Amino acid sequence: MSRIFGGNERMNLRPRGWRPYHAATGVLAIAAGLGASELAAALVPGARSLVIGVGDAVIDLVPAPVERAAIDLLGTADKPFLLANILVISAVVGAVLGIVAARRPAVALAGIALLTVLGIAGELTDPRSEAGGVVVVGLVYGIAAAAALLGLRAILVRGARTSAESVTLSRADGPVARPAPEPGDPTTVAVGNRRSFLKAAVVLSFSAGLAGLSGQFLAGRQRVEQLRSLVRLPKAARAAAAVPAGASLPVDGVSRLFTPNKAFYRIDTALSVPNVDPQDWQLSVKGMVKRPFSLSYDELMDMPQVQADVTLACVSNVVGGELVGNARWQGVLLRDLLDRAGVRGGSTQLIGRSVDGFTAGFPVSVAMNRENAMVAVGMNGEPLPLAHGFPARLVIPGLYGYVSATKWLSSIELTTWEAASGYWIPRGWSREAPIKTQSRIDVPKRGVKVAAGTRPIAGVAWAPTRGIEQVEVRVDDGPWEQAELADAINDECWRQWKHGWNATPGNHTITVRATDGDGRTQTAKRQDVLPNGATGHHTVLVEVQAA
Ligand SMILES: Nc1nc2c(c(=O)[nH]1)N[C@H]1C(S)=C(S)[C@@H](COP(=O)(O)O)O[C@H]1N2
Ligand SMILES: [Mo]
Repeated sequence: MSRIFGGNERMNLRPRGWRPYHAATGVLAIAAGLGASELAAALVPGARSLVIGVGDAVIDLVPAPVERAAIDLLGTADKPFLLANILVISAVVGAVLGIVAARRPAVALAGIALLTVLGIAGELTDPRSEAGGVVVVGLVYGIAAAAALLGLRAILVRGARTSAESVTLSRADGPVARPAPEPGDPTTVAVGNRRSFLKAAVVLSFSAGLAGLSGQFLAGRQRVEQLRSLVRLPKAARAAAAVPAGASLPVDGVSRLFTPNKAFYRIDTALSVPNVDPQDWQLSVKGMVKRPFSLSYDELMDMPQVQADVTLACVSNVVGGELVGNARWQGVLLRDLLDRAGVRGGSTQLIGRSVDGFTAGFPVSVAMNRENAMVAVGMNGEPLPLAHGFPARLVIPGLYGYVSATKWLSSIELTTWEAASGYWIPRGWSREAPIKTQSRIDVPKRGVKVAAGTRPIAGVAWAPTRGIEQVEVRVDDGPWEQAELADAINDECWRQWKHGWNATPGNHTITVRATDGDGRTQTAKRQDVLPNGATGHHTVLVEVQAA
């Protein structure tokens, strides 16, 4: 017996420092409560972060001279300092509660309840919070903290029991150096259970941290969404030209002339859409310029704005694909910003950089001369949606997005082609990438069954900034027939087209091709999207059934 239990016995009987374990239990319990409550605060309407709420309450309670002294001493670091203090104090209180919980769990739970009540009370002093939400968040805090405390404590107590049992057993077999703890004494920790405890502690801190960070992230998102909802786009100094009534064809299923923001394709390298607070945001114009400068969001909004209807396309759009959309953009002409900065001779490339590090570069000549090249703040009458670059992005008619349309724009840098290249260039994509002429069949959809008779074929064609001059349709191996074009909005937008088709029973292949404003017709030659955009004709296979 002593052989079997020998090892354990020595370890169990050496007075293990149990206190740190119980203290850790309390700290982790408070962390669990805070993590869970931060997440709840972001999800529950009318609720706010307990930490922030308590911090605000403290600021309110602190006598004015003390507050002023703190601001003098700490400057803008006063708030982080206060928050750090709240966290440190929480940790200390947690440690004490954990130690108390070892022998008197009820007292510790009462302590957590008290903290919960204090948190709720602090939060309620804030006129921005609503009682219901605050109580829910408080309860989430209290319950998570209590559950974590009891759960971790149970592991420790189980440890104490095992160690006491093994001590009893080994004592029967030989001399014992020290008095064994009472069975179930919650103040000792056995080796095996120390491992389970550490495992649980790691899992718990990870979850609490994740919940807390997600809560913070979501709260940041909500804050930016809210600030965005408060933005009023200024009246444009130059409004978009009226859209001709004949620009929209009455054909079911054809792409809408203006792609609604919610349906607009989204392409970027951002794992999660950046939350850019327009109040902290700055746009700098720098590099090879005579007068570099920065603008706040308000300053940008105060500059004369224009509206323009422009079709944006992704280089990764396959023939017939959906990575293209048309919107009414509003913003400040790039030329106005560049004139103010004074572009120095020799600068050949403009690089737009995003807050997330993405970059895209295009010729300075395009930046200066292309009509409607702009820093956009509005999309289809709204402030840019977060996913589309709020608070500001570049929109350059006629260039694929990856070389031009930087979202969450933070700087415009004048440089040369030799000195810098945009994000996608070292990854095999062309340095310069004008949008290729493309046409797409929207109606009928691929693979659908169509009843024989006169059926519409319709879709969109685009060639920014050359415009669409002609669209032709071919059924099977028949002749190219001229489609009817809707009125053009301008040369930077896509254009709807339609064609009446006498559909006869059987399988048919419909093909489309467009000719741009320079008189060049789309090539039938298929080319992959890499390195500068797909070519080839869009075809749709349709099954026509006898009517
Ligand atoms: N910051 C940032 N901007 C970006 C990108 C990106 O990955 N990050 N992708 C570009 C590409 S490839 C395209 S096609 C357009 C797409 O814009 P949208 O998502 O508003 O349609 O954004 C461009 N701007
Ligand atoms: Mo793209």
